[in-house]
Amino acid sequence: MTQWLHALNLDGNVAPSNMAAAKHIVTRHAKLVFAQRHGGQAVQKGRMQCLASQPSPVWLSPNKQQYFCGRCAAMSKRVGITVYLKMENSQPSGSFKIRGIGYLCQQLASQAKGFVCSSGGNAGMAAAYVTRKMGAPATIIVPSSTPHLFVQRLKDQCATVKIIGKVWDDANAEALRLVKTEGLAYVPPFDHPLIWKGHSSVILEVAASLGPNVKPGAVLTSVGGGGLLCGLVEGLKDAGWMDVPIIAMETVGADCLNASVKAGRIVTLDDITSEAKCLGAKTVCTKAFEYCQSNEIKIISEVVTDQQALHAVETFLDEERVLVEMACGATLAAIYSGVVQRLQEEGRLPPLMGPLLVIVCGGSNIDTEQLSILKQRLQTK
Ligand code: PLV
Repeated sequence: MTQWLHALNLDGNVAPSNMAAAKHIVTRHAKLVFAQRHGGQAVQKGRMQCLASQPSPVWLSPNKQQYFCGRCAAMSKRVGITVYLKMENSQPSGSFKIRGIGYLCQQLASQAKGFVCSSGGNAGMAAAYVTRKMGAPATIIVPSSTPHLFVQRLKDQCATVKIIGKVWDDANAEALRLVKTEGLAYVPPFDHPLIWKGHSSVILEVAASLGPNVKPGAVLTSVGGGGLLCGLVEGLKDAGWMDVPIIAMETVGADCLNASVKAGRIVTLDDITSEAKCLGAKTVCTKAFEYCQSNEIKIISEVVTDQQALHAVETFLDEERVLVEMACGATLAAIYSGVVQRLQEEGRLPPLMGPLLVIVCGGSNIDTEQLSILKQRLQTK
C-alpha cells in the first residue's frame, strides 16, 4: 500500500528499480482497494465498461529523463543567464496538476463514493486520469469556454463531463452543489493544502536532480488560482531555499493575483477576458495571497498580454519543439518578452546566484487547430 501511495504521489518519478512493482501495484491494487471499500457498488456501470474497454496505458514511464530538469541553450542565450526547464508538460495528464490532484484524490479515496472536480481543464484532466487508475467514478465540470477538443480528451479518460457556466467560478458552483446533493468528494483545482503538498514535490525533484551544490537563482511560474504557487513556496521551504525568489506570471484579464497584490487585499475580477482560460480564476486563493504579503519568500507578480503569451507558445514550439497552452505561455513570455531582464534592470530581481528554473506547466488545452484559432482571435483584438 505504501508503495502504491508513493507511486501515485510522485507519478512517474519513482526510482527505476521500483517501476515494475509500482506499475503492477497501482493498476491492480488501486482498483481493488476502491472496489472492496465500496463493495463494487459505487463504481458506475458505464465507467467500468469504459475502463474495461481501455487498453492498459503506461502509468509510470520507465524513462526518468522524461521529467528532466535540464539546461535550455536557446533560452539561456536570450536572457544571458543559465535557464533550466522543468518539463511538467510531460506528465501523464499533460500538466503539473497530477501532482497535487493525484495526491488529494488518493487521500480522499477511503471516504469517497466518487469524485467531482471543477476545472478550467487541466485539474479535471488530472482528476480524470487518477480516478480512472483507481477505478473510481469522476464527474468533471468545466466552463463553456473549454474547447471541444479538451472535453473529448476528458471523455477519453472515461469521466462524466458537464459544461456549466461561462468561467471556472460558475462550474465550481455546480461542483459544490453536487457535493451536497450527491455526496461526491470535492476535488478543487487549486485551493487545498493537500494539493499544495503534492505540487511541492516538483521542487524536491529539482533539488534531487540538481544535486547538493546547485540551487536555483529564481523560479518562474504561472498563476491561475494560486495552487502551483503555494506548492512551489512549500517546496522551497522544504528544500531550505527560502532565499530563492519566485516570479509569478499571469495574463491581462486573468490577473487575479496581480490585482490583489496591487490593491493590498484579495480582489475578485469582474470577468475573465484573457484567452489563457486555464489561468481563469476570478479570485486567487487566500494562501497564495498571504504568501505574497508575508515575504517569507520573495514573490514578484507580473503580467503579460495574451499576445505575448501566444508569441511565447509559438516561439517555444519553434525553438524547443514542444506545444504548450496559453497558461504556460504566460511563464515563457517572461523570457521571450524580456520581463526577466526588465525586472533585473529595475532592481526588483536581484542578480541570480544560480540557474533560472522555469516551470513548464504544460496543459492539454491546445493543438494546432486551437493554436490557429487563438492566432486569429488575438490578431483582431
Ligand atoms: N488550471 C486550473 C485552474 O483553472 C484548472 O482547472 O485546470 N498552468 C496550467 C496549464 C494550468 O492548467 C493551471 C491551472 C495553471 C498553470 C495555474 O495553476 P494554479 O491554478 O494552481 O495557479 C481555473
